[in-house]
Amino acid sequence: MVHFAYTIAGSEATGGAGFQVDLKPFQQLGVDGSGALTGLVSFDPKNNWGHRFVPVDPQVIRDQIEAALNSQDIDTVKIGMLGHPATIDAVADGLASQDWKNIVLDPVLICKGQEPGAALDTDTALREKILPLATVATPNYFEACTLSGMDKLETVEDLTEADRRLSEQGPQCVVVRGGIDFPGPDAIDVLWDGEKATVYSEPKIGEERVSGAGCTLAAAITAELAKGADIHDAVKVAKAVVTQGINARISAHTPFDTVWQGAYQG
Ligand code: PXL
Repeated sequence: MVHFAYTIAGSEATGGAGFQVDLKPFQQLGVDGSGALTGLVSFDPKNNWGHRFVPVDPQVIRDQIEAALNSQDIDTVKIGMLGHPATIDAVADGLASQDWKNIVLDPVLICKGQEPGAALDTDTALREKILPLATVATPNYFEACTLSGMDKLETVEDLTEADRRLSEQGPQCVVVRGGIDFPGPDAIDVLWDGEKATVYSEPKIGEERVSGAGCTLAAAITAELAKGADIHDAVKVAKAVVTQGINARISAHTPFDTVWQGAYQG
């Protein structure tokens, strides 16, 4: 039986993040997939690759979700960039239209180029309307600080505390990704499963950010959960997909290299 996973995410036109990334770990891990587009990001090469962002009409988001959820039985979804309060309402309604086994939220907060006021509205709407519905959240360092109210994360205990604070806002499982911003030689992710913390650590590969790492981690967790994996095994596989993908990263004319999802060998 082929399992199916769904993504609700933005398009990133260079292919380094978002929807274009999400479907690749799905396929790589043997899961079929589809998704709804929430907005279109087209970096501007004439302006230091700044964000240009156009939200998709909320009714069109509702239509996409309706089409997909009626086309087959889907119980596992990943949520990426939402980008606008009206988008969040449409996605919250789509989520409420059926039961889910797994709602994996990558709580993408700001998109450069947005009005700070609009971004604040978006953060609040995400916190109030989507975070409580999520079963798993995968914030990066910045998102974990913002959503937990912590200034900085310097130890594994800090990562665990941020996990717990986010878990109190809805998702039973939280994976805070320390990434490049976390001090020290290792890229550390800490999973909180509602009862205990599990640490996933690999040596950092270089000191530069790699585009698509967060999307890849969340999408790979989603794919494994869609197949019925336990969250601990799902995070372990996802961490391997990201680590191998960063090792084999693809360079581009954009400021950051991108993860190569095709590198994963199991
Ligand atoms: O990596 C966060 C992210 C997610 N989704 C889209 C993006 C970005 C970052 O640029 O453009 C569509």
